[in-house]
This record gives sequence, C-alpha cells and structure tokens, in this order.
Amino acid sequence: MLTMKDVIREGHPTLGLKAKEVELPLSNEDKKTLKLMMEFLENGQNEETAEKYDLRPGVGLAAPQINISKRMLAVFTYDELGEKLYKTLLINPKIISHSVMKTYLPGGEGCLSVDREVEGITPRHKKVTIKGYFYNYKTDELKLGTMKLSGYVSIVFQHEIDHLNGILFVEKLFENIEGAVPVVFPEPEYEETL
Ligand code: UDB
Ligand code: ZN
Repeated sequence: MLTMKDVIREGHPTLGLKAKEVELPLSNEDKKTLKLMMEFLENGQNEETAEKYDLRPGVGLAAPQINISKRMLAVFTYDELGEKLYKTLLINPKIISHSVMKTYLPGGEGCLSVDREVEGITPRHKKVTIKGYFYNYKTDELKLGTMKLSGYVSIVFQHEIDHLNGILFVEKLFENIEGAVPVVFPEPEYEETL
C-alpha cells in the first residue's frame, strides 16, 4: 500500500515536470499504480486506517505526487452538497472547455505534497468539461468519456490536473480574485431534539 512516505514534497523536481501522456492500452504496471492511488485515498478517509498508517485524508492524488511522471490522477470525494460521490481514476485528462467565471475555496487550498500552511486563495474555473479515459479497476474497463463539473469537485480536478502540468497551488496565491465566487459548503442541518 501507499503511505505518506510515498508522497513526494514541495522541492522535489518531479513536481515541477510536465508529466508524460500514458500509453494505451494500459500496462499492468500503470493499472497497479492507479489501484494503489485510489486505495491510498480510501485508506486516508477511513478513520482506522488513517490513524494506523498516519495518512492525511486526501480527496485527490496525481501520479507525479508519488514520483510517477505520467498523466494519471485519482479523485475520491463528495460534492459540496454531499450528494454525489466522485470515485474517479482519470488518464490523459484534458479540459476541453471552461466557464469564464472563476471560483475558489474560501479557506484556501492545501496539498498532500505541501507540508506548510500557506495564506491566500487559488483561482479556478467555476465549471470545467474534462475529457479523458476513465478506468474502473474493479472491472478493469477503460472508457473514453467527458465529465462536466462545477464548484468544489471542479476545483479538486483542476488542482490534480495542475500537478500533471508541474504546477503547485502555492504558485497561484492571491489575496482576492476580482469577480470570483467562493465555493459554499452548506451547514449540515440537524433535526431538533425534543
Ligand atoms: C487534499 N483535502 O486532499 F474544502 F470536505 C486536501 C488535504 C491536502 C488537506 C488533505 C481537502 O482539501 N479536503 C477537503 C476540502 C474541503 C472540504 C472537504 C475536504 N488535497 C488533495 C491534493 O493535494 N491533491 O494533489 C488538496 C485539495 C485542495 C483543493 C483540491 C485538492
Ligand atoms: Zn496537490
């Protein structure tokens, strides 16, 4: 399994490289890597395994972060409404269109490859359409497809695609972004106890 020891940190040269396109059909090694990436995110979001192996609760991971300079990424998160689960392994992704409107995480972004606290917000497209190969490691199927994303989930995918292009969020920090709208996470609602 992958642990935080496998995640390279800010300053490592691989994080600054433009990752290479993945050759298709997928090699067995690339399939294994993709499965490990998704399991790393699952383990990090599972309280017991996260505690046992000292994992951060990652919502996304790009292959360059485990020192594999290939255009592959994993996302494992719910949207900001907690309605839709994105459990996605994407190969050779391309943003084929995006909104003019920008958005950002109001608390600023973090990164599994960045160990310090940074101040500032990172501009992202509010909406993106991403084309790429979607891999299901349980069924071993690879399908070309497109995905329309908005809000928080679109930020996660843009953050991961930036890693494929050798860009860290710390290189895109602003105090404010003219005209951009923050992602809103609604307050969880509780039943009134009688
Ligand atoms: C993360 N998680 O996984 F706004 F429910 C971050 C870490 C670095 C803090 C673990 C995260 O932002 N979780 C989160 C944020 C919310 C609401 C919520 C959970 N990453 C992944 C990463 O480093 N990939 O390379 C950083 C995120 C910052 C913006 C998108 C990805
Ligand atoms: Zn990151």
